[in-house]
Amino acid sequence: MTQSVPTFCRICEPSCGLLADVENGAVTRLRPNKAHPVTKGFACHKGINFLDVHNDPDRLGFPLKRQNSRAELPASFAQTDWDSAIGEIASKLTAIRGRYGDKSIAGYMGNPMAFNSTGQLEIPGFFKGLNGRFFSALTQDCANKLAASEVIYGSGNLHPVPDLDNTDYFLCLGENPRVSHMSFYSVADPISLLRGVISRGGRVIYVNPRKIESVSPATGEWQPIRPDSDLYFLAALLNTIDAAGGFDEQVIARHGKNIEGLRRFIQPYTAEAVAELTAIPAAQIRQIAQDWMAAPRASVHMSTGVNMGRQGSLCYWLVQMLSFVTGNLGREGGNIYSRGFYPSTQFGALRNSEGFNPWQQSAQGEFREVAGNLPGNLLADYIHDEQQPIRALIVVGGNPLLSVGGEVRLREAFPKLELLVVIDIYRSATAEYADYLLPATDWLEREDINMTGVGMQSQPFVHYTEAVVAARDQRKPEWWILAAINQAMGLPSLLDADEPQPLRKIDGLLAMAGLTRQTLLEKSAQTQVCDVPAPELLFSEGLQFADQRVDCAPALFEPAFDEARKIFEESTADTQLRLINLRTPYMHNSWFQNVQKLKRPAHQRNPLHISPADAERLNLSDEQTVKVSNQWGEITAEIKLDDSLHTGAVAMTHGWGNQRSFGLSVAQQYPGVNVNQLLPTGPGSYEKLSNQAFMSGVPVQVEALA
Ligand SMILES: Nc1nc2c(c(=O)[nH]1)N[C@H]1C(S)=C(S)[C@@H](COP(=O)(O)OP(=O)(O)OC[C@H]3O[C@@H](n4cnc5c(=O)[nH]c(N)nc54)[C@H](O)[C@@H]3O)O[C@H]1N2
Ligand SMILES: Nc1nc2c(c(=O)[nH]1)N[C@H]1C(S)=C(S)[C@@H](COP(=O)(O)OP(=O)(O)OC[C@H]3O[C@@H](n4cnc5c(=O)[nH]c(N)nc54)[C@H](O)[C@@H]3O)O[C@H]1N2
Ligand code: SF4
Ligand SMILES: [Mo]
Repeated sequence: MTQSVPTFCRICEPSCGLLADVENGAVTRLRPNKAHPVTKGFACHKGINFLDVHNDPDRLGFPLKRQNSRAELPASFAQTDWDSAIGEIASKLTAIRGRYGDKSIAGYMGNPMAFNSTGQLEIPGFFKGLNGRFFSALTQDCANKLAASEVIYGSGNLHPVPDLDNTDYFLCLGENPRVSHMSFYSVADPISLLRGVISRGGRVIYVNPRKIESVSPATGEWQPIRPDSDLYFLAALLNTIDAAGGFDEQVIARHGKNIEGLRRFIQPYTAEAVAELTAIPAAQIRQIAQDWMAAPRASVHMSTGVNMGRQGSLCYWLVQMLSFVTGNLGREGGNIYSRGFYPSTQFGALRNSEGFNPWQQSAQGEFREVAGNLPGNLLADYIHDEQQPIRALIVVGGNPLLSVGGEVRLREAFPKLELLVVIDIYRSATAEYADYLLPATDWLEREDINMTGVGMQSQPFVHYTEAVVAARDQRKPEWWILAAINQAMGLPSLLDADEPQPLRKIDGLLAMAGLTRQTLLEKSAQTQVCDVPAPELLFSEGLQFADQRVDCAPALFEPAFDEARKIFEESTADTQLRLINLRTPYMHNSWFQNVQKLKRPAHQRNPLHISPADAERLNLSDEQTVKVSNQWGEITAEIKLDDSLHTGAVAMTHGWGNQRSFGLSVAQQYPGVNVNQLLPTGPGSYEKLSNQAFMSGVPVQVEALA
């Protein structure tokens, strides 16, 4: 008999409600849950096709132990049992730690762990407990947003979202809602909201070097921009608005501080001054400023295309400022507060907001941790370090070899480790270097709630799911694996209890909303829809500074202000090609690469997209093989002429490059090229304020292959 089990997707932020058809203990079908009170039957093909990942014969089922040297690929793995694997890993970790100290142990946590509530809550704590080093996909993604919010609002967890249900004007920078379903704004079907803005007579503007799939008469217009120049565009917008008297002095006096610092920063950046650099004519910048001011209610949002430039934190700051100084923050139709089922902004509060100083000193100079994270771009450096190298690395649900900049340096670094443990659902590119490769459960095999969107949901809700089916073979949840290692090391462990409580923290958060897992199970689609707070609660409840004021020029930014001037002065309008990212519906970072259904002929490669004008200038033609290079590396790629690109920008999809992923049979047939070989790596390759990697707008040369 088929049973229809409600659950939700854990691939990206919206957490779409799904129904899983289960027959004889196996999932036979995944489909959108029309009865879900918030996602209302929306799900994309990745969520639905996850069944192919769940059933993939290439999935890991048993703990594996490497038989050959780490310098030798392919890895030769032999099956082992959990007791042996855990025991051996624990004694190696203990020995390495004893010999070289705590900092010789490190962890890297990948993006899928953000969609795994027990993982998200337990994994960082494991490495903290060992006093080790910690890295995650955060510094490849959005670390700038946390670092900026922390000093603007006093909480790294306050990220005002655009009120698309009510806005008249929406400025969307470096984000592609149609393909990626937005980030830091959780909504299942953003396109229907964007359509709503237009059909109400409003406007949507996508500021982007590419005419993205989200652009259409029904969903919004394209404003081209030169990659990595958004800071100056935003500054000029604010400058123009201020000159026209568009700052709301009353709101600023009531809720702001340090406005002079903001004015000082934007002062040199007139529309004329930045036009050449941003490739946006001054008249057009003035027009956007005017439209913003004329709109009864305007909202703004930026995402990874801007995060990954050189100055993501400052860009996020100016995005907040645009909303705040024009009176659109904490107001219906502007950028609003989205309270989750628990008060997450309080959890991200600065411990000591007065004189907050995150800097630590080291032989290599000042550094900081952002939400506990070191820069992913230093992972290879820390392994190669002479003084205090990382000797043991545990990678949980991540694929740094393909997702972090500098593949070649990581390939050189991994063999130097004394221990590499990879916990994954697949034998990934990174896993080829593992001493121990441990099989994790997937999201149909584990219980969960949707944690990641908290504080960023268009409609706040909390959804609980039990495991839909039992874990296949010997797969284990990540929390269990780490707790077992802890226990075998003789350290406190969740497994010490007779009945381990991996969800105790979640239960605590649910209790704050008067909920329990049991009460959620009894609700329609196992979901509690939460109240949408009054927009102005952003100031009284969301803001975490004691004075409840928005900091318009955080002192921590001072050195970055100087740096911004320097970058501006050094920049010239040139014909330099700049490499940007290109997400497609057929990949999810590096991990839908083994799904045959998503490998139709048009999706079997990741070519270098280039505008016809640039191709002509360089005398290149469609499908030609070229060398793409810069100071960081060199790749061979195929050209794809693409008139959606603004001249000067070239684009390539990341997550490819599976030539040496020997455990992924489909991905091996269509390996593609790892574009991250061209990304900066090492000191100076990330934003100092936030550890955010510089990954978009990276200069490259393209030339015909001899
Ligand atoms: N050039 C370029 N590089 C980028 C980006 C870009 O736009 N351009 N984007 C960056 C961004 S935003 C991100 S978030 C990072 C992602 O960086 P990572 O998180 O390091 O990489 P993913 O490709 O998401 O790899 C996820 C790994 O987790 C495994 N996995 C999937 N589900 C589970 C699970 O339930 N449990 C376990 N244990 N493993 C699981 C997958 O098999 C895969 O090996 O990449 C970054 N890299
Ligand atoms: N199908 C699919 N969906 C995904 C993912 C995936 O890999 N595939 N990844 C998920 C993850 S981990 C994340 S973090 C989110 C990310 O979600 P988004 O941030 O929406 O990611 P992208 O679709 O890469 O959009 C980034 C946009 O920035 C533009 N851009 C590049 N450089 C610049 C610049 O300098 N300035 C401006 N203004 N724009 C620029 C690019 O052209 C691109 O359209 O997506 C999630 N959803
Ligand atoms: S939009 Fe994201 S959460 Fe929703 S079904 Fe697609 S991948 Fe899953
Ligand atoms: Mo991401």
